[in-house]
Amino acid sequence: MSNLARYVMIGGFLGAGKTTAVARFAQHLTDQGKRVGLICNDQSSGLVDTTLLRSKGFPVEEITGGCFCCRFNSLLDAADNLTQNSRPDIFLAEPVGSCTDLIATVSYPLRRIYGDRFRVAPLSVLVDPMRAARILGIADGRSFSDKVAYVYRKQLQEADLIVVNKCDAHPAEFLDRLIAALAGAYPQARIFTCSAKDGTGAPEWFETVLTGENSAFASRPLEIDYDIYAEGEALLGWLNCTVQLVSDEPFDGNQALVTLAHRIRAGVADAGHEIAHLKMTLDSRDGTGTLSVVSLVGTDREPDLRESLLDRVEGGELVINLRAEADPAVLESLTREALTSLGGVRATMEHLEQLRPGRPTPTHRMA
Ligand SMILES: Nc1nc2c(ncn2[C@@H]2O[C@H](COP(=O)(O)OP(=O)(O)O)[C@@H](O)[C@H]2O)c(=O)[nH]1
Ligand SMILES: [Mg+2]
Repeated sequence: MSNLARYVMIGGFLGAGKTTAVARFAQHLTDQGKRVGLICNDQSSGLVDTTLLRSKGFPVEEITGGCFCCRFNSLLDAADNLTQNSRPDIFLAEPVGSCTDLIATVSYPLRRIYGDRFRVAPLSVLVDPMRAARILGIADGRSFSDKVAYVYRKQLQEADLIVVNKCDAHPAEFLDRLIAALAGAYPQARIFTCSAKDGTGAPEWFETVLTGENSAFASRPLEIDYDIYAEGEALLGWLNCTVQLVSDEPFDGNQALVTLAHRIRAGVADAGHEIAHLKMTLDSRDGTGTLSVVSLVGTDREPDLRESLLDRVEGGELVINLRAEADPAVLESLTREALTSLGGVRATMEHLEQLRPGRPTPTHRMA
């Protein structure tokens, strides 16, 4: 029994820190001699998350073009591929940040149909403290419209474990108020606090994920209105693009990404929209495997240089993933505009995809 692979889902809204947490969790397990297999998921292809996790040396499969619940069989295929190549003891799966109803559409079907292959861990839902505080109405500032907030709240309602992430970046009194508000609104969940970035508090959460069973937790399949859910998701515009950068003079790749983040942010702010998550990687292809990675998780937040290239570069491949509550065509035009003025660096667009997520139609739904 105990040698069944454990299936762990780390959910949470766009920008909460899922990928950072998956990387830390994977390292934690690898250090203990366990084998891991990572599964990334997105509505479109060309994923910053996959690039970032592969650069850390972990086996990663990605499912693109829809969420786990709607591409359930692809989820099984991804697990099969990982099993063949690396025989994971533990699968760490990151669902799309705008997706919810995962207990009914993923955890239950895995338990009931494929219980001979997986032990399903309790569902964790990560939150960015500032984002959560604004949604819960205990902090001021720019937020999403009601239907997007509906999806956000549904994620918390089905959580077995709510993980207040980024504790390194907020004062304790603020976090205490947030935890009290979350405990009041979502009494079914056990609440953890951690920093996926520096590791504070993470082992306690990991331990519960690794020893708990989803079936032992109070969470139930959601009561959810799929019309509102679909409308909420479709209010979010998605843009993924790949751009070649070339310059005659070596330039600071890290700074170029930060500058670009400021430009795109200004464009989104001028149009009056809220960014959910902007993430970018620059791969200079210099053979060192180092990347520049910048993230921005709100229109009034600051760009975060998560990983930095060691040297100045003469060019490279830039990948941009932008999710915001905005028309994706608007996101495209302001991204193209931002790319035109990078000093002596010339940008050539190679691939661009922009969309609004379609209505979620789960493969299985078990209540
Ligand atoms: N300060 C701080 N930032 C974090 C932490 N975890 C993630 N972040 C940052 O939050 C942003 C979004 O992280 P990411 O893992 O991509 O979120 P995802 O969209 O949920 O996968 C990035 O800039 C991360 O560096 C944390 O524990 N502390
Ligand atoms: Mg992610």
